[in-house]
Amino acid sequence: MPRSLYTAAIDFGATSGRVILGCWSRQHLEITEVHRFPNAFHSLGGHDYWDLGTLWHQAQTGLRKAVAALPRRAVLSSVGVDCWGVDYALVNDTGRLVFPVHAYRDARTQPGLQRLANTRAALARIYAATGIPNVFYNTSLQLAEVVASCPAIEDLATRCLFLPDYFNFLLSGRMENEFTIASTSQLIDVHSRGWSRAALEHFRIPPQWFSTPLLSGANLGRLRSDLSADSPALARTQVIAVPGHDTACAYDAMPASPDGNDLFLSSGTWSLVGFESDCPVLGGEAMAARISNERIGDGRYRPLTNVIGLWLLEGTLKDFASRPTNDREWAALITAAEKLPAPAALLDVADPACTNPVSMKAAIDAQLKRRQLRGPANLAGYVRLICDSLGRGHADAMRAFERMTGKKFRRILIVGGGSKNRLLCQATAREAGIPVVSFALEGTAVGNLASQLIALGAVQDLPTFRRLLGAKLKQTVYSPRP
Ligand code: LFR
Repeated sequence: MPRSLYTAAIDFGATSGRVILGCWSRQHLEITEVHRFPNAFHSLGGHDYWDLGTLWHQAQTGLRKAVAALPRRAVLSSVGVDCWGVDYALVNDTGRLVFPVHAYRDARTQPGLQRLANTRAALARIYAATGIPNVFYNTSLQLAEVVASCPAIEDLATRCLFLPDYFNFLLSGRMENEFTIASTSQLIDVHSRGWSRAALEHFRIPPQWFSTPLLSGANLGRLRSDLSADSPALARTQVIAVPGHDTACAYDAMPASPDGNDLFLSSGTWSLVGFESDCPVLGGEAMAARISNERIGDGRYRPLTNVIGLWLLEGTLKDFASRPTNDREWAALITAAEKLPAPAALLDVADPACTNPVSMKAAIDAQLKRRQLRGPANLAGYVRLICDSLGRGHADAMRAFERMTGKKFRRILIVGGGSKNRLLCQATAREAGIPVVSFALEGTAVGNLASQLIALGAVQDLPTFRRLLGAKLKQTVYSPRP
């Protein structure tokens, strides 16, 4: 094995993406962000779509920059892709897209969502079969809508590839379904590692669109020759099917204590609050608390609750011309928000009006008005209200897990963009009553790289990776009482 091993993570987020180069040397991972790009869905004729051509272009640019950042004569050993959950591409046998790629916030699933919500028996049956609650973005609802509104799709499409699967296909030429991303669909059987016949039948989705999911870390072979043609550094690059779901990657990167008493918070556009478990958390109370039994790359479970997250803040900022544009302005805004008195009341973070509003500020103001509360006076006020409300949302999710499992969490580990926001970390610690340990870490990309290093045989397993990572990481602890 060479002294330094270079691997690249392509990490697509709903509002931004990045390509990270990892250098594994002497049991230590050094990461360099070689490319960052914005991402957004666009509206066309009343529907929301991702721009896949642009994303693929950005991935290729990132790969080229990763190669340019390598030392002389070094090679890129492997590459892996992770992405937000649930969205997919319908393709034919040659991999051509046969349907435009919708973004999960598209309102087209609303009628299906309501229909299932109003059919109590079916709702409970689908939750018992898949362990995934009824949420507007589920792949199940999205595919059901396509099949119902465009019946010819059954003849046109031969495969359903989730977005990381589709990018893996573009990189390697192989069409596979990877397990973690498949588990976000509400179509995987919660008691096995295969597809749920009950769910596929209920939503009338053609089962032949899917192949047996690969556990994470599977090697898909070399990068396609047209991609490596001009670059000797890419000639032997392997494409690894890392956990395709970004949240699965972020959870893998948690330097968790082996005692199992840490609660995980991956904080970005969404806040994903959860833990790792050998068994799913099911039943009526779990369904009411919207516990989502998504899966770990090795087949186990990550029961989690999806809290609306920094989407609230990202949206609100768009309504203020005075929004921060650099680190210094961000720091000043957080300090100003911190100095304000605590808000009289917090937001209901489960308000469906905040899912995809034209103006987030207007949606927040409307909620407050409905509840006869006064809106904040300025941007700092909104920042304070949003961070405190998210902190409460995180704590509520933790308490629901504790009630249902009898567990008692000792710490909350936070990674992702929000781990750098001290107001959010502090509010979470205060509301949960336990310390929040923040690792200013690109958790998703690090989990992606970890899976590659394990697949290449450079690291024995995930517990070993976490131990080595934790020993080097800088951490900031937020105590529940500042
Ligand atoms: C986070 C995430 C969440 C998923 C949401 C929608 O980026 O992957 O885990 O629920 O996006 O796909």
